[in-house]
Amino acid sequence: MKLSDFIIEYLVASGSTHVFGMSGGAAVHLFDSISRSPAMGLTCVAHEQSASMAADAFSRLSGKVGVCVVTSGPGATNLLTGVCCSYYDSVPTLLLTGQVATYRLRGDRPVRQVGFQETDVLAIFSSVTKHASQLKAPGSIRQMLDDALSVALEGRPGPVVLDIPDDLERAEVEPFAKSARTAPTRHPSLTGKLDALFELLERAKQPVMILGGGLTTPDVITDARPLLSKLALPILQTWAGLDVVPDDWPLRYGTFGVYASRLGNMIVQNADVILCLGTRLSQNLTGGLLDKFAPNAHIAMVDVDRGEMDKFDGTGLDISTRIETRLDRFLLAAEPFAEGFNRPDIKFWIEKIERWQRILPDDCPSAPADDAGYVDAVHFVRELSAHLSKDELILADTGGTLTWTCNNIRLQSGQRLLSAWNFTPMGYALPASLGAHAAQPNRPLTCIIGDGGLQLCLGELATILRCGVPLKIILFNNHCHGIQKQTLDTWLDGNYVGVDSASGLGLSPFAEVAKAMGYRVVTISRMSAIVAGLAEVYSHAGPVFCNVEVNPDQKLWPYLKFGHTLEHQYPVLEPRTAAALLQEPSHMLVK
Ligand SMILES: Cc1ncc(C[n+]2csc(CCOP(=O)(O)OP(=O)(O)O)c2C)c(N)n1
Ligand SMILES: [Mg+2]
Repeated sequence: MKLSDFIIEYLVASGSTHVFGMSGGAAVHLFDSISRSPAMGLTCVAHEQSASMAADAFSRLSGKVGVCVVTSGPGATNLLTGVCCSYYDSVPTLLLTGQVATYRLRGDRPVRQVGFQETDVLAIFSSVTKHASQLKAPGSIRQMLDDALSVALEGRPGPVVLDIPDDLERAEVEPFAKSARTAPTRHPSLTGKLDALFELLERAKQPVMILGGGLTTPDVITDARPLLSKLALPILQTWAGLDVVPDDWPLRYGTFGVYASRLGNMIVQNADVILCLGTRLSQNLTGGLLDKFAPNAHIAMVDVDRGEMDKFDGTGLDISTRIETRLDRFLLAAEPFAEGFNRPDIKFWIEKIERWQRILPDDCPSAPADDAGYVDAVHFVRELSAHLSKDELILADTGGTLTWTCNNIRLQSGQRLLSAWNFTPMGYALPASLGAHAAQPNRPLTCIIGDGGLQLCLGELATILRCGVPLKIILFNNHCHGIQKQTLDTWLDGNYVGVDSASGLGLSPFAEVAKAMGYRVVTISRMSAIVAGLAEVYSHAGPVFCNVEVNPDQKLWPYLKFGHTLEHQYPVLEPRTAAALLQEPSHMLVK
């Protein structure tokens, strides 16, 4: 059979039944094979960057390896930003890049290119993939695919690249046959480590569990909840872990970090035992002063990557218990320990947290006048939560838009919230919606994106329509790069450069563009119109473009200014509130 047919049959047999991509001279045989495989779905994107982002979202939801197929040269290089999203968030993807024929490869010759569009894909991608290799002979294709998929999935998952010269795509190989299953790998016992961890949790007086994105992989997310309910300890979530438990989960107190709630930061700074599950404690969570992060806490972390725990050595932030394992293994091994868990008496701690909850301000801006011409984003997100279906997939982009969304959305049990958490490129959420829909076609989905972000992926508005994705696009249209304005206010006395029209930025008339493309468009520009506007958006079965005019000066408050500890966010608290917080006695486990 043709080698490209072999590849597609192999992928279907391994469960990757959808590819995202754009054709080109060096990929035509791969696309030919896709078109002749009834079991293989295809989304043709407007920009290859969207293919790698869509494959990333496909994988996040399905647990299968997300696959892209593109041509050589610019087709391959355009994948890069989406590949970074997968690399930094540990998402398994496979990038199949067409390459010039083997006899046109530059090899060791002292020239830049021989074949048309020849590009050194392996070198370009090697620093942001787990593995990058080029097919050298037709007979190696099965081994290469076996290796690529297992590397993508095993340990800490991530993207892999397979570069396939055009002449090999059309070479003849033995027909595809499923290979025998490989024996399961043995894992070292975790018992000793778990004894120590549960003993620490049982002694805790002011404990908290931090749930991160590692818990959201499809085979882990549902398994985590029984353990969390058995432990019944206070919970904080990172943005990436927001959908691990719903908003109404007992003792769940929301997010914490640099752009997050004051309550969460008070909890983490006063905790005596912290259990980190699926979070590497990024700088957005700890702030810059590592030695002042959770200063009195014994911190336990479970992570498959030892480096993520060891990286704090010498910084003043001590991970005192390090459990190096994948979370699926941890959850399984922790089950018997959770059964026999003697939950510490933490009534005093809970009461203290709930007092803080009453004392601390909500930081919700006051609503703008109804004729201001715009709405307030925080009010809007809170109202939006009430309109989403119980199994809604929510794709959020970046900037202020992401901050307002994560800090104010109220998620229900069956809902998922996805973003490219660690790489956070503008223009992820719309292409990711294509991947989310391909992974779970029957689920309702909403994309929340800023005007800056949408400008980068505008072409995919056409793909959404062409693919019939019933996407509700919520555009936070503040006519600027809002988050950058705030950064420039903080660091450069508001010397705006390239952040809005006045400072050099060109932004499209998005509502008009969407209308011209054939979208049903709903514009919301008054506080009093939010409820009816959203009702209209969600009453329509097909795609809807909702242009929300957002306050161009909306702030991302509260947030942590450089050089402060987490509990001292800006704007500073009123003296009376600050004094009330200081009166709280502490009952900590001595470190
Ligand atoms: C590709 C890319 N370029 C630049 C940035 C830096 N950046 C982060 S958010 C942002 C502005 C986002 O504007 P918009 O999407 O309108 O969101 P807003 O803050 O206005 O809600 C910029 C320039 C980035 N994250 N990604
Ligand atoms: Mg904006």
